[in-house]
Amino acid sequence: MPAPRLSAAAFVEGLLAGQRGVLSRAITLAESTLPADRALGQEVLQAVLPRTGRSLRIGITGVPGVGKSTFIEALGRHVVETLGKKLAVLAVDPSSQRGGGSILGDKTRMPWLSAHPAVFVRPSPAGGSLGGVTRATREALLLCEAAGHDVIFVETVGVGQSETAVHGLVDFFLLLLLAGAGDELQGLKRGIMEMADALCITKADQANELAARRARIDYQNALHLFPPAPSGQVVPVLLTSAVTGAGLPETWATVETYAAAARASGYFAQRRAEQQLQWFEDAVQQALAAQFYGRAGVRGALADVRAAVAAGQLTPWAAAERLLGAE
Ligand SMILES: Nc1nc2c(ncn2[C@@H]2O[C@H](COP(=O)(O)OP(=O)(O)OP(=O)(O)O)[C@@H](O)[C@H]2O)c(=O)[nH]1
Ligand SMILES: [Mg+2]
Repeated sequence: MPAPRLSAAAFVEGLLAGQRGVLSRAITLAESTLPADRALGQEVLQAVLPRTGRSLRIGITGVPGVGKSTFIEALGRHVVETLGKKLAVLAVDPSSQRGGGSILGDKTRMPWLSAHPAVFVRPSPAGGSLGGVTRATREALLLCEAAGHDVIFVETVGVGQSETAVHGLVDFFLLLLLAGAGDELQGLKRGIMEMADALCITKADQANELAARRARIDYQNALHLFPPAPSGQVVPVLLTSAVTGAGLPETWATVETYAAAARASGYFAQRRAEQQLQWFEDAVQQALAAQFYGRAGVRGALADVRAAVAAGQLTPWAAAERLLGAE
């Protein structure tokens, strides 16, 4: 039997008390496309908004299999065990058709984090559009903050647009790389390198260590050719191993040093403000589209107009104008 529906007040109380079950259900609400769920979700978010914004949000990207989840397990453990932080791990994977399978995948790659009471691990909502998944993850981030999580990792698989979306959600963006694999093999576009606040060459252990050191020099040289990062800070290239733990404390120290400098310079607040405005603009576009396609006149004429556009009988602009005039 499904759990009885919580009231907005019960959601808010449970969230602020840091109850994991309530946090989980609030995120499910944020992922829902049902109007009633959306309305309740918005009410809850608005109520907890003053308690959000205080975490350090860190995006982690890299090609499939580069070691993101294992890295998060190891770095997360350092952050929780050594520094006593309350961590949340979210994932953005719009291509994910795995449903329950991805839950299993993430939890088996992160056994220590998944079992720890101070850590909340949430896989990507399955099979949605990138816009839908991004919106749900933004809201999940705020809900985790309201529940007291002060460090949030967002894992995204670096194969398409999702890393741009995640870059727009986080304070620090970390790109994981493999030594020995060419940039083409890693699907690396220059734009992704330009978004990174730090690069980590992963799996720098065993037979891979020497290659990792060489790759570090190559990437440092490549970064010199880039324009300075908007943060004004140097983008370091780190060597890490999730297996031996090498480089993980240094990686965390890099994140904290960056955040302290960005706070002092005002860049941290500026980046957050820009992200909030982007969020607002996305919300306006989504609401306008929903309103437009929801109109009876548009619904009635849409099939014919689409057919005329596809057949080249009507320009897309004229078609849009015609429908915008429909009630
Ligand atoms: N030697 C070594 N192996 C590693 C390390 N980190 C991860 N691996 C292995 O690399 C494989 C992929 O690791 P994952 O953490 O699942 O990679 P991922 O990037 O999260 O993969 P997706 O979520 O599928 O995109 C696993 O077999 C890991 O055991 C490391 O630091 N050293
Ligand atoms: Mg993973």
